[in-house]
Amino acid sequence: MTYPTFSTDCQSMLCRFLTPEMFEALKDVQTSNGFTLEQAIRSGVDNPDSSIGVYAGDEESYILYAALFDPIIEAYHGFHPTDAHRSDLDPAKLKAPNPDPEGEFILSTRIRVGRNVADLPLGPAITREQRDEVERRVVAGLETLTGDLAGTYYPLTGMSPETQRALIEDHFLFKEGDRFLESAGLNRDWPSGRGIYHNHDKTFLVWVNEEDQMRIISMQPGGDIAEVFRRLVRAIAGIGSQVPFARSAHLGYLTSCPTNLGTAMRASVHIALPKLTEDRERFEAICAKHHLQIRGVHGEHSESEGGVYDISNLRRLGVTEVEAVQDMVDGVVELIAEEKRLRGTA
Ligand code: ADP
Ligand code: DAR
Repeated sequence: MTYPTFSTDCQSMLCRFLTPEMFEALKDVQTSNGFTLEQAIRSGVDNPDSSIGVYAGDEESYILYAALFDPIIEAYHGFHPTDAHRSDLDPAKLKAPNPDPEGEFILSTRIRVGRNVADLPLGPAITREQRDEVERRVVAGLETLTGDLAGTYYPLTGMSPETQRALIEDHFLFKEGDRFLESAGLNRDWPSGRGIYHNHDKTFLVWVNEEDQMRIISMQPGGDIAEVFRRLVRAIAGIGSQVPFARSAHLGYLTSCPTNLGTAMRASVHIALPKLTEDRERFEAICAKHHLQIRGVHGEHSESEGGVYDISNLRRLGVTEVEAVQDMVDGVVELIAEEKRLRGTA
C-alpha cells in the first residue's frame, strides 16, 4: 500500500494527522492478531466524509499505531497520552432531577455504553469463530440476569425483515452496518453472531457484535435520566460479573472507534425544541458550552424529524460516567430554559 491520496477538502482526523513519514514507518508492521495500519485507516480512505476515519482491531492497535491514534484521541477528547482515565459509576453522585417533569420537551432518554470482551480482538480484527464465541459468552452472561433485567436474546440470523425493521424504527435495534463499518471490516459475516437482547419492557437492551461486541442500553420514555442511569449501572455490573470487559488504565474501556474510548458512554435525550432550533447558532452555542453532540432521531448520520433532536454528551474519555451524564443533564436544563424563554413561558 502507498500513502493514500486525500481530497483537498478532506476533513477527517485521519487526513489531518497521518503523515507520509508516519505511514512509511508503520505500513509494514502488524499486531499479534495480524491487524495492519492499512486496515486501521481503510474506513477513512474509502469514506472521505468520515469525521474520524480510523478503527482499532485490538488493544495493541492503540499502542503500535499510537503515533496516529494519540493525536486523534487528544483532538477528539482533549485527552493527553500521559493522562489516565477515571471511572465512576455511582448514580448517587448524579445531580439529575427530571428536567422536564411535565413531559413538554423530552420524548425519551437513552444511556448506552460500549463494551468488548477481554482477551479477544475487537470487531475489525476478529475472526468468525471468535465473533461467534463472543456471542456465546455474552448470551450466557445475559441469561444469568434476573428481576427487571431478565429478558430474551434474539439472533439476527433468522429474524424476519419485518421484525428487524420494526425494532429499528422503534429505536431499539441497530441499523444494518453502514459504509463506514463496512470498510472497517465490522460487517464481515453479517448477520452471523449478531443479535439483540431485551427485557420485556424494552427498557434494557444489549446489542451483540455491532460496532462493539456489546452496546449495553438503558432507555425509557420521558426525562427521568437518573432512573435510566441507575438501571444501566445495575446492568453493567450484572454483565461484567459474568463477562470480563476489555479495558486499560490509560484508555478505560476499549472500543473499536477511538471516539468511544474511556466510558464508552453516550447519554442522550430525544427532545423537541421548536423555538430554540429556529435559531441554529444559539442552539449550537448552548450545546457546545456543555460538550454536547447533536444527532438526528435515527442516530448517527440521520436528520431531525419534526423538530426533535438527539442531544448527547460528546466527551467519553477523560471524564467519568457520572460527569458524562452530568454534561448532558446540565445542557438539557439550559436548552429547556432557553426554549421556555423564547416561548415566553420561563
Ligand atoms: P449509538 O447511540 O449506539 O452510538 P446511534 O446514535 O446510531 O447509536 O443510535 C442508535 C439508536 O438509538 C437509533 O435508533 C436512535 O434513534 C436511538 N436513540 C438514541 N438516543 C435515543 C433516545 N434518547 N431515545 C430513543 N431512541 C434513541
Ligand atoms: N463514521 C466514522 C465514525 C465516527 C464516530 N462514530 C462511531 N464510532 N459510530 C467517522 O469517522 O465518521
